[in-house]
Amino acid sequence: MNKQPLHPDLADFVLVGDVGSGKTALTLALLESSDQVLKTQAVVFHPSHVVDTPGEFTSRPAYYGALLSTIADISTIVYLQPANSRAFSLPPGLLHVYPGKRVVGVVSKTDLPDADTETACRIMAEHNILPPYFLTSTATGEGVAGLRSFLISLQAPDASTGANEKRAECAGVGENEF
Ligand SMILES: Nc1nc2c(ncn2[C@@H]2O[C@H](COP(=O)(O)OP(=O)(O)OP(=O)(O)O)[C@@H](O)[C@H]2O)c(=O)[nH]1
Ligand SMILES: [Mg+2]
Repeated sequence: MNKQPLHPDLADFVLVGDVGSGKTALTLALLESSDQVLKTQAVVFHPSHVVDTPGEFTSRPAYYGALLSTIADISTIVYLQPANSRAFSLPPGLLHVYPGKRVVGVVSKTDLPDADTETACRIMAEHNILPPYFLTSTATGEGVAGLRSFLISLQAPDASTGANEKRAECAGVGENEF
């Protein structure tokens, strides 16, 4: 855990996504933390309400209650869709439980040889996560700075609700195809 965050304005978001989707690696990359990427066993609260969740929270219904209480007071949900996965792992109905939350769609692990970023974006679109989508790789660093800037911009006093109203780094993913 970072005691003195490099990016104090990077705040108020929770990362959710399947086991192994890259939440911890991305969290640490965003924070520029040198902590080791280990399997997340329980919710990790970084400073400024940056929250890393275990993938079991989205993949196992028994944990949905824990997920809901964890995200209750956080404004922005960062959902990770691995570039090489066709499985969507945000629990059904979650966005209806908390309709006021902003959801930011991230395609993770874009460096993998079997990455299919277009399909990953389409899967998010099919599940009502709207663009812009952020393509990221913690292996190459692709997209991390852009996502960080976007998340920081959400802390501005005049930041609108709804990620879709902001036109930050869209990572080159066209929206018209949806
Ligand atoms: N090639 C590649 N590997 C990645 C990337 N991001 C994460 N990984 C690797 O994928 C594995 C899982 O990453 P984590 O960050 O632990 O995934 P997680 O979503 O936090 O997983 P849980 O804590 O189990 O929910 C680790 O071995 C990471 O090093 C990426 O962008 N590219
Ligand atoms: Mg983790």
